[in-house]
Amino acid sequence: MRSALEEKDGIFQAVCPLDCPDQCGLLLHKEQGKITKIAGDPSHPVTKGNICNKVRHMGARIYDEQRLTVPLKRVGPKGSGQFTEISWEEAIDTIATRWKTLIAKHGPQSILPYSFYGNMGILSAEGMDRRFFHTLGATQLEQTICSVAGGVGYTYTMGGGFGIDPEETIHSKLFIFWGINAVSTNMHQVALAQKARKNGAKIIVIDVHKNRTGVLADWFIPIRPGTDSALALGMMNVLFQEKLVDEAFLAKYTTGAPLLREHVAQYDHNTVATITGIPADDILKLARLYGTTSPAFIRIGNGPQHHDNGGMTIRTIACLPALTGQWLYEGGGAIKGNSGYLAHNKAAVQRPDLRTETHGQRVNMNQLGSALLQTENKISSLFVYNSNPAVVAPEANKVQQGLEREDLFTVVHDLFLTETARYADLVLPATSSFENLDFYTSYWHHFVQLQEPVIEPYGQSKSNPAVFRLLAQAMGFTEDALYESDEAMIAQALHHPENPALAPVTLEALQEQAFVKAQKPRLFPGKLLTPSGKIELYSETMKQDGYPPLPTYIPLKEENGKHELLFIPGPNHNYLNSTFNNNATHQTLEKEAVVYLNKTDAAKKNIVDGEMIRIWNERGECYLKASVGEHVLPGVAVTQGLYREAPGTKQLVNALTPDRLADMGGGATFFSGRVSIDKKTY
Ligand SMILES: Nc1nc2c(c(=O)[nH]1)N[C@H]1C(S)=C(S)[C@@H](COP(=O)(O)OP(=O)(O)OC[C@H]3O[C@@H](n4cnc5c(=O)[nH]c(N)nc54)[C@H](O)[C@@H]3O)O[C@H]1N2
Ligand SMILES: Nc1nc2c(c(=O)[nH]1)N[C@H]1C(S)=C(S)[C@@H](COP(=O)(O)OP(=O)(O)OC[C@H]3O[C@@H](n4cnc5c(=O)[nH]c(N)nc54)[C@H](O)[C@@H]3O)O[C@H]1N2
Ligand code: SF4
Ligand SMILES: [Mo]
Repeated sequence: MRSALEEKDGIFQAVCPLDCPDQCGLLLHKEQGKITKIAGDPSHPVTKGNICNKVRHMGARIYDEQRLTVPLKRVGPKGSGQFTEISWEEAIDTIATRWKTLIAKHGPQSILPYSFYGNMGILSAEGMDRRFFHTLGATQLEQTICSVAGGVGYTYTMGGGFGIDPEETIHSKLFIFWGINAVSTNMHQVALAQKARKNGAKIIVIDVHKNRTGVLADWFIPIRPGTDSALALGMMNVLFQEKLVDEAFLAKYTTGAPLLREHVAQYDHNTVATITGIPADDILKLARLYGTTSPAFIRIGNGPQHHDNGGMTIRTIACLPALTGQWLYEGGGAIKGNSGYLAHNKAAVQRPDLRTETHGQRVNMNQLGSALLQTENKISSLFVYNSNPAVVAPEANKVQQGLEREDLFTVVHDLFLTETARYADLVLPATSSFENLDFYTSYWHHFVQLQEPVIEPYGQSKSNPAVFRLLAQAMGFTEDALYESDEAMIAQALHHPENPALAPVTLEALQEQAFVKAQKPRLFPGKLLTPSGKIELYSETMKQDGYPPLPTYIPLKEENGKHELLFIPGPNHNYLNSTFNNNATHQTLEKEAVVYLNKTDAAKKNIVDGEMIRIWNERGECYLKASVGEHVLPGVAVTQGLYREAPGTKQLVNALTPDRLADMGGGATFFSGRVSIDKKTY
């Protein structure tokens, strides 16, 4: 059979490569070797042919005339965007020569890779790159920017990235979308909820912003940022008090229920109302509804964990389903993330055994600015791929200052001349995911998909694994592992006896069937991966790690109290983090960047709807248009989207965000910063 690449025309199955839980099956329509249409694949068991608008328009990005086609060398000052074309040979040779000199002078820890999930393909995001940087002995990047705090918190309670199979939620009678803007960020979970709604299910949304998801709720509950654990504890108190708990489930499958019962008495609904801003009666109503509806499902989002107390908040919310034994019902329980089910053999793919250095230097990716500005253990070279830190990392002004360093040798591998790439000494053109072989594991549904190349590499662009093989050669590395093929690496990744759920997923199966599902029995009855094998309402491990062993409300850090607003700059509907922010089609879809303010806060500063305002704190400033109303509570300012930082605009929201770390896992605290607002003055 001819491969998709060899066929000039036809319709080919593909997978969405973006960092989105839905991981949709796609159909690429190809004419004369070019993708002419991107549609959903109706045969995908979960995503069923529906895809979001941004990906329906992704063809415009693949063939955007701004796409990089050749390697570039900087000829103007850093940040100016002045480059000249060079050959791949010269580019790779320049990097290797420079790195050899740096390693000889300062050691391999002077080189820092910076990457995230711009492409979710396992080989593209955490494959040959890891093997290469392990062999090199570079500083290790802690990949903490997204969901780590909540991931660690959830794991304390539940033992790992295990929730329910989202396909089950068709049976749910109550949905709580808790700190997730699912209409924009997990649309197929919303589709499932809408189906269940036809059978009488109710949808509750708990959020700091009445956004697209809040608007569709049967009941929208606005909450003060960073107070969700107090709400969850208040609900638990009502459940215990009013005997709405499942005593048999608690006794059999949890630890510490009697301690928790006593502990939550302090979170009576009046106290919780004062903390959260939610009326006491609503807290009672919510707890009773949750306590009397089965199956009840909580979709735990990323919002509440991008805070100082994010880990503890998710750990706390994750305790709720156990109280009413929801895990036993089809469609009951929760999903924070489901990556546990599809865990592949990371050691085989990444080969940490290739690392022999002893410096042990690590950099938390949330603190890139500080890392680039540190004088001890200086970073002399930065290699960026799958990420756009100039826009996505907090304390953006510090990051920019770091990127401006004349003595920093920066290489960026991307499809576009991103804001970060403008500071690079060398820019390398990357292929899109449809140009490569890779495999994809969702962190929401339970299917794995293979992507085979459908179109030829764009211009001279190369995939991530291809670039690292070239670099390995130029560095003179002789390890066989650095030259293995993509096929071989996929087979190694999928051979993972420690995760029997992955047994049906082999390279051959993926080549035969478009989607292969992991085989994991329901969580309960069963043994969790917590130390006790149970849901840990009381966690001895947390105690040993220096946290309260029972779920607890811990307020956000005070910061500078003189700034009156908590600033919540989340993602938007038509971009994927900063991806698409430079593509004209998506810019048109997303329109203008605004900041949502409560009318009382706006009135205090004489700010009217539609007016450009200045948002500022000690870290930086931003100019955005005010959207004044009641979409947010007083004391809260919300923006959506990581807009392109173009000359003449100042809408880089991360100029304002803190690079403090969350309570767990070194996570980001994008949403715990404070700002002041003013009328714009010229
Ligand atoms: N369209 C689109 N989809 C995306 C992305 C994108 O950029 N655009 N990004 C992808 C990525 S990488 C991720 S991690 C996910 C993130 O997607 P989500 O899990 O939806 O996370 P966020 O959008 O960061 O925040 C979710 C919600 O939390 C709210 N929130 C903030 N603080 C609090 C709080 O203290 N309490 C409560 N209850 N709510 C709070 C915000 O207002 C927001 O509505 O989406 C993925 N999907
Ligand atoms: N203010 C604020 N900041 C945030 C967030 C927020 O909610 N608010 N969310 C945070 C979260 S949850 C996340 S996950 C991060 C995401 O931050 P990033 O991971 O940096 O995500 P993107 O902005 O999508 O940038 C991905 C880049 O990878 C490139 N790319 C795509 N495919 C490939 C490939 O195959 N090879 C190479 N070399 N490059 C490729 C894309 O062109 C794009 O420039 O942002 C974080 N930043
Ligand atoms: S971004 Fe999400 S919803 Fe859109 S096509 Fe990709 S996986 Fe599906
Ligand atoms: Mo993320």
